[in-house]
Amino acid sequence: MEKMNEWDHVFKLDPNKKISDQDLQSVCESGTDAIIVGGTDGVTFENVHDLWERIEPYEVPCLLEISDIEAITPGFDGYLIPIVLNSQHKKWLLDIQHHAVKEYGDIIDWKSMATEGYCVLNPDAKVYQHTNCYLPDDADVLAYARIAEHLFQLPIFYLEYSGTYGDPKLVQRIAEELNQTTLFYGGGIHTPEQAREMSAHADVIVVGNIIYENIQAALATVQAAKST
Ligand code: 1GP
Repeated sequence: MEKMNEWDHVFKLDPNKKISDQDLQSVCESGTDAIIVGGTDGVTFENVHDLWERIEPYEVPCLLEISDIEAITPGFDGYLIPIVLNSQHKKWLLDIQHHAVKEYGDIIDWKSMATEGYCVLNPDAKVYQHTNCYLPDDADVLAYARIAEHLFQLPIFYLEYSGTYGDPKLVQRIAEELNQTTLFYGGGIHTPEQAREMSAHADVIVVGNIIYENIQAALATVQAAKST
């Protein structure tokens, strides 16, 4: 987990979507820094475990982003714990984490965990609706970034535009602000140009949907991010 601040690029695989063995091999051998297994709907112990078993033979680090306590599967190289900073409900900031720690606190390996402070900026994204977000303006986002770094000292601040391409100027402004906290950007990266543009500001770009739409385009984002 401590190597996360050296990453440039990660692929996010959704356990609720199908991927062929060949495409999975290409993703795992692409030179990406890590694979995150995570999704919003239909995440179950079975589909997470199945995907983990298929990724595990490869050398690429594989992390589980926990979205459902029932789907926690042992064996991953690390676990990402989202908190949704712009949710309007405390449930997504503290209550589900509290419930999980109350249940499993005695056996949790704390060193394998990292908290992600999400700021969700696409109102059409499933995660935005699922976690009852409001749309923050740029000043709000900056304040969340400062909270992430200075008050909560989070390892990750995640600008999440899932499904749509975001605002590079805002990503740049937030990147200028963060020194200790690693900035993840995710959303709508489909081309090497987009990968380069967001990689110029964010520490790590997260590439998801395009894997399932155009595998060659997805693979081309790795080199673009690495060469920026
Ligand atoms: C989703 O941030 C990731 O959680 C990636 O977004 O699926 O739009 O690439 P896309």
